[in-house]
Amino acid sequence: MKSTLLLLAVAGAALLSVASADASNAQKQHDVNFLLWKVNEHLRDETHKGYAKTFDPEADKSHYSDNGEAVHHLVKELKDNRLLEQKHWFSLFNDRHREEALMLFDVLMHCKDWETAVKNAAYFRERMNEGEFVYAIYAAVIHHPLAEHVVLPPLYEVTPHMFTNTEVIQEAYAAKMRQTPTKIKSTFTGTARNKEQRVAYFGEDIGMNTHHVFWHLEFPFWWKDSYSHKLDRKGENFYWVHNQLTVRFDAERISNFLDPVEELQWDKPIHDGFAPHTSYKYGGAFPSRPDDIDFEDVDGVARVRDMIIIDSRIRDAIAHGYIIKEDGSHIDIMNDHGIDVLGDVIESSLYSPNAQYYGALHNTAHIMLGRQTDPHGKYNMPPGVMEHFETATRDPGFFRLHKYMDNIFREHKDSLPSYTFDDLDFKGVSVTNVAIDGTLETYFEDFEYSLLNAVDDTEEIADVDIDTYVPRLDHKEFSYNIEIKNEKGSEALATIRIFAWPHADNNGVKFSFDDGRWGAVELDKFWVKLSPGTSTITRKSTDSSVTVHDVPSFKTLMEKTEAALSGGGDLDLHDYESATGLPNRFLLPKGNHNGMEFDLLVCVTDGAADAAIADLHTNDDFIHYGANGVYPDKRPHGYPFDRHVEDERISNKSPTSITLM
Ligand SMILES: [Cu+2]
Repeated sequence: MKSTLLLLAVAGAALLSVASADASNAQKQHDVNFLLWKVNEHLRDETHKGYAKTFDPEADKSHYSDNGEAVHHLVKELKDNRLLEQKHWFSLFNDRHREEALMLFDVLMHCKDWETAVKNAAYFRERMNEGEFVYAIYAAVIHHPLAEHVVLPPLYEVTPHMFTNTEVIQEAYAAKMRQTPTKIKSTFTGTARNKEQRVAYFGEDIGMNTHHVFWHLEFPFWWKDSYSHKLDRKGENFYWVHNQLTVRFDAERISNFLDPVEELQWDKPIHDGFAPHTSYKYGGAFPSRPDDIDFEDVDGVARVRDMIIIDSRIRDAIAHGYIIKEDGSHIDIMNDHGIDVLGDVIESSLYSPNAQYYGALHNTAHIMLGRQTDPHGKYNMPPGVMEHFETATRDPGFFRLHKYMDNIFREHKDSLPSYTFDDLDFKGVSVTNVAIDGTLETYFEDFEYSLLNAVDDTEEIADVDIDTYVPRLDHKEFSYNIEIKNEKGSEALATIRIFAWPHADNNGVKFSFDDGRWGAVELDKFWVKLSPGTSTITRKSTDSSVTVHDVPSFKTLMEKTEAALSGGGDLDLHDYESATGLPNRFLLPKGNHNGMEFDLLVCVTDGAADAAIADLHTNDDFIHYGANGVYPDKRPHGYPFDRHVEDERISNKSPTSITLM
């Protein structure tokens, strides 16, 4: 790709003009692009190369907010030869790997200026394990205030191995050897003999996988508030993001004539095996798991018995209605905040009030499931797909595991008193009609991404375009027309909450309101000012606040950045700053030829009482899962369907039926 080399030259010139001032957004974007470009090889940017050679991280400690403590620690580990080698697999669930990645994250978070951060990044990129490096850069760009407007390149183009099947990667290597531009077709893993393959398009969707990784980067289980601030409702967000993945997966299953996912049980066989057809860049193929094996103890991780003990301690806490803190005191969980504590406990994150007693059910379960092929390390297998957020959802075991945890969360939510009519009544305001404009139609469309960063080369060898294309779920655009009557006699701020759940199961048996609402897919949430009288609100599917835009390709990102740098133009990438949230194309579950029937529920609640932030009705930037600041909605996630419904007349209108084709 000649154009890249040309662009590099332009970038070099532009660098000089901004060297003295604080780095511009375009400069920052340029730095991040090139720090992540061809990350398994040597740096390509001339300035970065210079930093890597001559920068001394400890020379001037005034550039660090911790007086160089973090950088001293990392440099010492490096000099003592303790760091993981390069060209080796990396797993966040490996304690030592994570510790090293976080050493670099810690250094970056303590850099007071952009230049120091880039110098350190360049220096350590040439000396640390590539996987650890990528993880630290992604985490730092998401959390460092200096990187606020930087857009991270699509992860599937930075580390394509984690998103692409082995067969395709092998073809990519061959194309590179022959120096022949190539487009390779990607198919989902498995065969028609495996029913689970019908929903592989969901678990293997690269946008959904990216969302999952980003969520765990925005709300990491290793987060300490000393990095910058407390992450608002982190435990509850953990429950909600996985609840939404779980209910979506079940909706996809019904659409594909499959029963809902059954929960995983420690004392029963793991029914579904899995052959990932995916390989590490370094470290061989991801291990496969045959069908119907029993859980085994995993050396150095946990015994199956330990998992059952932790499980029963958590269920005891739910039955008691309180969590026991480390010091023996109690935290009441019989309220809206309870789910947040329980989320911290179950994941567990460093926010867990008592990890010693309640363990780390989710994290340990991921490792347990990931190691079942080689539980005693006899065959020196690398970690399984379950041990990476990029690859975990490929394994049907992921959804079984999360169904299991979702049921624990439901046990807690169902132990809380139901909402009464008065709790939910927004006096004088009601939804009088809901209609959909447009057809609710889903379809698959091929999407292309580059495998350039998967293959090896050197600076002397020109790039040839090597792409793969993969079908992705999409839907036609539509709008909701929501008619609302405001009889308050004055203007009212309202929260509009839109949910849909499958009308019937795979056998055509209608879901009860109470089961249906637990399977509710959140489609949108926004705030409006209602004038007195009746108003019709039109809301486009593309405006959904629970979804994000697809990030431009790495190549487009680089081209836009270099154009802005050389022309001095604006680099407007604002729409892509967060990749947390499902892609908008993924908003609707897949329809089918018979028409997949859903119940649509639109709720209007008191916006003034709900809002945690002022002026939400003017804010179209509301980011659903964002980790910065306060979550805008004071109500629990899933409200008002988060609690057990004793009498469905609580909803004063019956659901509107919609059908997905
Ligand atoms: Cu997860």
